[in-house]
Amino acid sequence: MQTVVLVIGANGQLGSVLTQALQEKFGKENVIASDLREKEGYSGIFEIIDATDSERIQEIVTRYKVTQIYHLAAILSAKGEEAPLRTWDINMKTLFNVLEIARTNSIDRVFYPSSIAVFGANATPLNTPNNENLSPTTVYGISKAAGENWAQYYFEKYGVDIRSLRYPGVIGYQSLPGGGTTDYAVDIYHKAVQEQEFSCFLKEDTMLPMIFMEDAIRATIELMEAPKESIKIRTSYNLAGVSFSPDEIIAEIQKIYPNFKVKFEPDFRQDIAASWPRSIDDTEAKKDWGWEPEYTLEKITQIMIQKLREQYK
Ligand code: AKB
Repeated sequence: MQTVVLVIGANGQLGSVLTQALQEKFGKENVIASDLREKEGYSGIFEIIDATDSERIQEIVTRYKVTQIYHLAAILSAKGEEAPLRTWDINMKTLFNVLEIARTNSIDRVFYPSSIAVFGANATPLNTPNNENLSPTTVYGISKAAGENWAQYYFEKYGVDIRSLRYPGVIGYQSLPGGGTTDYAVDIYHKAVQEQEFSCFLKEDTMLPMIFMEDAIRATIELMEAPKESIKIRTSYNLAGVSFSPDEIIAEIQKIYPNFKVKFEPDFRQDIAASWPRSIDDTEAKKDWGWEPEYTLEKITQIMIQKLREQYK
C-alpha cells in the first residue's frame, strides 16, 4: 500500500524541515503539509487545517487516503504559560482528534512528539532515565506527559501504532523556533552572524539537553521506520544529542567571532529551564531501534554559522 503522510503543524520549526525530509522519502505527491496558514513559497500539497477541528482533519484524511499522521502542532513551554488553560485545551484537543481519527480510519502509524518538559525538579537531573517519574512544571509539560499516557492507552486498547520521542531543544538553521525555553540556542547564532550583542534569558551555567536538526529529523524517521516489534516503549523515548550551557555555546561561537558579546537577563524561562534535566539518558532508544546521535556542539556551531552566513549575505 502506498504511504501517504499528513503532517499537522508543518510550518513549525521541526515541521517545516521534517516535511521536506518526508517529501524526499515518499515523493511530493504523497506528503500533505498542513497548518493554520499556508506557507509562502511552499512546494507540494498544502491544506489549511486547524487541528482542533476534527471534521476538517477527517476530510483531508479521506480525500488523500492518508496512512500516516505526524501530529506536530502544540503550544510550547514558554508561550504556554501565558494562557495555561488555553494551552491545555489546544494541546489535548488536537491530540484527541488525531488519536480518534487514527483509530476510526485504521491509520498505519502516528507520530506524537513529546519533550524533556515532561520531567520536573524531582527527576534525576543528570542522565535522566527513560522511566523516571514525571513531575512537569509547565502546562506544556503536563500536556505532553498526559499525551504520552494517552498514546500508550490507544496503542494497548485499540492497537493504534503511535510512536513518540521526547525531544530536547532542537537547533537548526532552516527554521526559527517559537515559544520555547530552548529557543535561545538558535537565536544566539542569528545574533552572532549579524555581529550583534545577544541578550540571554537563561543564566550562563544553565545546562540543557539539545539536538541538531539533522539528528532530530533522522531520529524521527528511524523511529517511524523501525519494525513494530522493536518499539518497546509506547509512552515516549528519551532522545539525546548534546548538552551544554549558554557559557559553553558562547565559548564555541567566540572561536569564530572573538568579539561576540552576550548580556544575561534571566526571566521566567530560567525557572522552567532549572526544572528540566541537564542531560537525558537515551539508552532505550539506542537499544530498541539503533539510535545514535552524530552532531557535537563544535560541529553544530560550525554548520550553523556557515549556513546562517549564507542566509544573511
Ligand atoms: C521548549 O523549549 O518548549 C521546546 C521543548 C524542549 O520541548 N523546545
